Amino acid sequence: MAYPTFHNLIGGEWLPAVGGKTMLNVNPADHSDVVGAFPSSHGDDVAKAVAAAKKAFESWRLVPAPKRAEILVRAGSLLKERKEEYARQMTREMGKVLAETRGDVQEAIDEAFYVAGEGRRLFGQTTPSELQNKFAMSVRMPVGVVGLITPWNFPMAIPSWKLFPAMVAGNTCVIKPATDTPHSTYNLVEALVDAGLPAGVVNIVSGTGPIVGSALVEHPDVRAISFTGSSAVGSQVAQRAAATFKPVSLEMGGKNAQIVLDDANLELALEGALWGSFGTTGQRCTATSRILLQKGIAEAFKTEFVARAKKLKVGNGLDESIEVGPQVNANQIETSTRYVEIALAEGAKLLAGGHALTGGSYASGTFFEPTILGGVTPTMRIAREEVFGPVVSLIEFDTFEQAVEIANSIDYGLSTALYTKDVNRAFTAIRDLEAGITYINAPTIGAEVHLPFGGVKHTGNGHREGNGAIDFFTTWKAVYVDYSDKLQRAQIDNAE
Ligand code: UN1
Repeated sequence: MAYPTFHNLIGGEWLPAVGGKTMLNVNPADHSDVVGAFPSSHGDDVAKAVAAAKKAFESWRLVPAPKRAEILVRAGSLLKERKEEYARQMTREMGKVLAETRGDVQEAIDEAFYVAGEGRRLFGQTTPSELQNKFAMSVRMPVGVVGLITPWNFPMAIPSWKLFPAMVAGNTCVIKPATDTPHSTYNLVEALVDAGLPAGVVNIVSGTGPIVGSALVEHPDVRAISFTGSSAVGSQVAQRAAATFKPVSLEMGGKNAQIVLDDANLELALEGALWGSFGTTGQRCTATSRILLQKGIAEAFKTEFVARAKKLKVGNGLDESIEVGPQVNANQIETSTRYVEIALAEGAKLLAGGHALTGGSYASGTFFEPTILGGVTPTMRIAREEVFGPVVSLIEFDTFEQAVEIANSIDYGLSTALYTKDVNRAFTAIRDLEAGITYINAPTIGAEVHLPFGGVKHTGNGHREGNGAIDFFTTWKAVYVDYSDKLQRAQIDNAE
């Protein structure tokens, strides 16, 4: 079958990888459908891209921020016009259903318009000086060339969370898209280029993490790294970036709990659990992977949840009647399969699914049944480790306090949800749940772009995307202007 070949974008030119190597991007719902060949780049490609970004930084940093932001207004409009086309292309390379890929493109549109406003809001502080006739303020400065490493599950939204704030703040970027889903990141950059982005401000180098990612992390001219991916890789990124003192923003795994109390609206909790667990085939860092059920409703919830999960239609996400798409690749299927085995060996009970779907319309894709494990206890591996697939565990508890303790008893801390009508418990949970995001009466997925996004413990290293991204992509300069016309020594001339 004929398929297109894509190149890297370096200094405004589309260039094949040094050495000409490519890798195939295939549709996870149908492996005979090849989306295209993308560059499998080399460290030299990264070096060229970083040099182009460094060159572009000289002029881009001097463009007034509101002008830089105008490009995002235009890019946002182009994304709106192209939403359907880009969503279809995303389903084809990533697998998630069309309603969700439309949502992914929409998230990039929201980010474009939100961050465009930041072009007029890069506020600093003005402050009194301790000395007379001296003026003090702080201004935000761009960091320089930034390296962005993005995952396959939100292949347009997450790149937009990084590229847009980085650009508006005056940085220039080299982005490495996910190996499984580069096309959507290319589409995002295409919208920026069509919106008038000057050459070299955004460069794409496609390739693998060990080669392209490592080269970016280690390059001396890359001043900061923003990474979204697994905690295992994030730890490597942080350790290697430390050698050149690069700030690193890490957004990593989750093992997100939905807690359902006896007084909850059960129907709402069921709908939330289905969407949170099986939306995006469980492949979100915010996905619900633990459902904590208070004893009084546990049985009723379980029966209904299992019945509804069994009815979910799994298949090719391009078919509008499908509710759950494929997993992105065979490795993910292996992980889901292995974790079901581990859970059963530790004493959990299989209540629904548990297997890869093969044969018939599933024969040439990577599909896994929506899977529910019952009788899970908080110490089992399935209750503590991230699967990143359509596999959810049910854990029962007696008291609200126990639920909070179980929710907090893991290494991750991204998203949490509590279903209750008790406002006192809701606010107690908001205070006590160790997570970057807490939802009340809504599922663990569905963050909006203008709030802080990120987590605690092994989920992150303290930075936030969303409204925290500008903080990461700028550095503060303190400015003192002395208009006294004499030497004034701080801490000395004004001392008692
Ligand atoms: C992710 O899975 O890495 O909150 C991001 C959500 C989406 C973003 C998920 N808006 O579920």
